[in-house]
Amino acid sequence: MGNAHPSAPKRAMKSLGRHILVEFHGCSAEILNDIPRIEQGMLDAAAQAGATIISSVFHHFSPFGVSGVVVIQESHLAIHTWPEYGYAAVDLFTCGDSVNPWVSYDALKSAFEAAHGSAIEINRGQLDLLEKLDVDLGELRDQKTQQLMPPKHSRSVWFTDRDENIALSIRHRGKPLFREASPYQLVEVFDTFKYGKMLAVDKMVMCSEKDETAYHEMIVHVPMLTMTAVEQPAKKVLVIGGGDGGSVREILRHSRVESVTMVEIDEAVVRASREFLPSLSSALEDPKLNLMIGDGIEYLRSASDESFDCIVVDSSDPVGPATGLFSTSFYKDVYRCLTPRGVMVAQSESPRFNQTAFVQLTHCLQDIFGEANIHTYLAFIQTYPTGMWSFTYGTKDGTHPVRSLNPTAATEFATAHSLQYYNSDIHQAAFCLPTFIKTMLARD
Ligand code: SPD
Repeated sequence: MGNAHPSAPKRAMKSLGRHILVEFHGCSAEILNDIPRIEQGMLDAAAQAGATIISSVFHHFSPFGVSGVVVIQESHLAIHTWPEYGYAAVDLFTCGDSVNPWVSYDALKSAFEAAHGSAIEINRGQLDLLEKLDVDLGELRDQKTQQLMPPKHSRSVWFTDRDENIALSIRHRGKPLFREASPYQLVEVFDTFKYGKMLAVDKMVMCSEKDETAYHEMIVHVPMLTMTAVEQPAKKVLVIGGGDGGSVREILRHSRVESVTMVEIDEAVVRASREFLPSLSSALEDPKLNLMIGDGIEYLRSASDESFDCIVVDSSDPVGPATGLFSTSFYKDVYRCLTPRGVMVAQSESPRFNQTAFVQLTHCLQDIFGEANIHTYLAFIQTYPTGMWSFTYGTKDGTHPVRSLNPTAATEFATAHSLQYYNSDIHQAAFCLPTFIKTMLARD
């Protein structure tokens, strides 16, 4: 078998496509049996070659081996692995001249830690053997105007937020508008068809222009309007995370707020949001805001006792830099830093998609604040896996988020600010939990 690499990456177009049949030997057996690693390796290999990724499907065989394909705008990358032989058979097929499949070859060789790679390149559809047909384009003409119409849906590119068993996919226009591997995580912004611009970290949806109001209105107005109703309006507010600015925007609607401190660990999130999500991030310029780029856990550890009336934990999911925001030591500091009548709210994940994190966080907060002072509520966030999302409300003094509410004042507030999701009915109904969730949270 010949090894054409590194044969002329830029070549005169002699064929419709280039097909490279690859043999990788002496690979890491562990990697070749690891679906997420193989899939990520294949996706990275496609992206590094400049391909536009459409979709990917991977399958694990029992007991060993993985098969998968990455469909790209320019054709496909496919693989089958035999971990027990340290061997992978790969084919890289690209049409046109915009993508060099040898770049993918190099990327995969190193991703699989292959000791040896060889490949043969075949020209598919050799142009000197093909005759271009005189295709009748009549079918593509609009019947009335006779104008040539482009195909209605020519691309199908999806962002998928998933674990091994559940996924939520959102169609977008192709290449990310923003993509940066920060020291903490991969930060991306996509232009979606139905939800506007969408921010993602490490392939998890954080917010989209079209449905972020549900999340931000619920994480902020539930505690803030409860405090107003008991004549304890929050004056000093702390946001941990929340780098997109959505929570700060909602907090600043409350005129009695004197200052907001926001501690976001990743400046890339703030920068991406400032550039692409101005409807959220414009609040970050408000003079009442003290925006700090740093570790929220460290910040709270050294913050003074009883220094905030309201603490909003607008974290990302409990992986990477946000893991510590789901820990007992962090919430002990939250408790300590709340004023005696203060309220805290944390986003507490999806009861189904992240059941372990949801239950553990609720129990952790019950242990710190006392079971009677912790209340779970739900909101429907369309772009998060399962759509059902939870928040956890906690007080030191037992202020009840439903019994204390002044529904008339809440309605007036929601109307005056043209809120999109929050209203006084939703505030009250959000605390009614389905039986399966009550069962999930029940303690022995
Ligand atoms: N999977 C989404 C978890 C929610 C993360 N917080 C979103 C940040 C929006 N300000």
